[in-house]
Amino acid sequence: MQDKQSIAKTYEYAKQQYALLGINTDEAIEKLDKISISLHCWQTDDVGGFETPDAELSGGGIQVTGNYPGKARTIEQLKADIEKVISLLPGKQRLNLHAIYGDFKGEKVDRDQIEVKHFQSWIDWAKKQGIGLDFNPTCFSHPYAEDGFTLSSKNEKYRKFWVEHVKRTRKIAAEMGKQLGTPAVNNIWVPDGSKDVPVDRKTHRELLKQSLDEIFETEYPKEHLKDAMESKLFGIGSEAMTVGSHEFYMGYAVSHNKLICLDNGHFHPTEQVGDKISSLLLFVDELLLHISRGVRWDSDHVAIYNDETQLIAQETVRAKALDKVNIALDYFDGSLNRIGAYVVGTRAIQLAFLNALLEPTEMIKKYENAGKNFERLAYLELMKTKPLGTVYNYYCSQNNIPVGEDYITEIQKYEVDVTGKR
Ligand code: RNT
Ligand code: ZN
Repeated sequence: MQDKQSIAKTYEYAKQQYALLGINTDEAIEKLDKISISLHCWQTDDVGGFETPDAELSGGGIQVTGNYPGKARTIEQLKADIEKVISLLPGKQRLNLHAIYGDFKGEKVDRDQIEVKHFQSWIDWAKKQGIGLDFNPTCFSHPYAEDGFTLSSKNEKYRKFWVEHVKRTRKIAAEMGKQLGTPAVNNIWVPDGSKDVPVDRKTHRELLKQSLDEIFETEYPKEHLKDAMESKLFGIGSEAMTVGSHEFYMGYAVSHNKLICLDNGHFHPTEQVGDKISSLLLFVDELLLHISRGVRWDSDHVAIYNDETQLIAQETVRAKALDKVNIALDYFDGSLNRIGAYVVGTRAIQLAFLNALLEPTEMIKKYENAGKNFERLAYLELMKTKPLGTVYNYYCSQNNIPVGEDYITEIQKYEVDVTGKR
């Protein structure tokens, strides 16, 4: 257990180190505190949801591996887990729900039948927690998605079914935003694609466009709802073509001013999501980030503090776009303590943003503008060994949140008392 006093003392030293570079650490902490990260509910239960008691993820080109004990099996367990996660994080986060996580009370409610009432208890809970909600249609784990196509299906019955589903998610999300006083981001991701080389990509893309046009016929106030759409390069079983490619959604979002969702597990391995931010924000008002970690075939390992997340945070801060970039997590790993997966991932992203906020960007920019590339490189390297962790620890300590290793003990305790008993 680290005591408050010694944390504050080491912070004073760190503060001086950054002050030498013209950086005010107190201000950086203040800015960090305003950043909300949307916690994806689906890490608690391996993307199962609550449509049936033992629902499991199927299809969609996504997969969870591992069966570490303790996954959430009921809404109550999920809520308790998220409350635990929130208690281990400084700042205010949000919760990101998928449509399959409704409070269906044992009733069979198909996706084209979901209503606000199935999410009212979530809204009430969020209000109590003082947090915002975000939302997602679930266009997988369903018989009508089994052939690999949903909103772009050539089967009109299926396509209409999914259009109705997504329309309803927008209505529900808008109500969440209205009741909670903070707009809900509703993110459309469909798995549609083909394992082997298709000859008719065009019709599927026309159908996806038509479906989106139908979905967006109803308008909702911006203060209640933000519509986002997420592309993907490929999924498991859709290796040859995904209908909703980056070009597709970029075109659609730019021409309709929708949010583009960038999932950093959804691009070529050397392509950087951080690099896309300053370009896309010239053409759309806002972005949504799905922060993840791609590892070989998988796009959904737990996010960590690595080059990718650092660049994403740096480019957001350098572009002065913190109010235009909605930050969400998206990964699912069943091989480790799931509460731990959230806290590791969220703290990593907070660290990445704190690191960006502590960068003497204006000073380095001067060197860059003068063609002094050695100085730019040297400063960027030097920043890597500045006492970032000390500033973060102080931020946790000030918020009475477990500092450093102490959060590990807390999670181990919760495992003994709660998740381990499930
Ligand atoms: C899948 C997308 C999508 C999902 C969630 C569960 O590749 O990243 O965002 O992970 O909808
Ligand atoms: Zn995603």
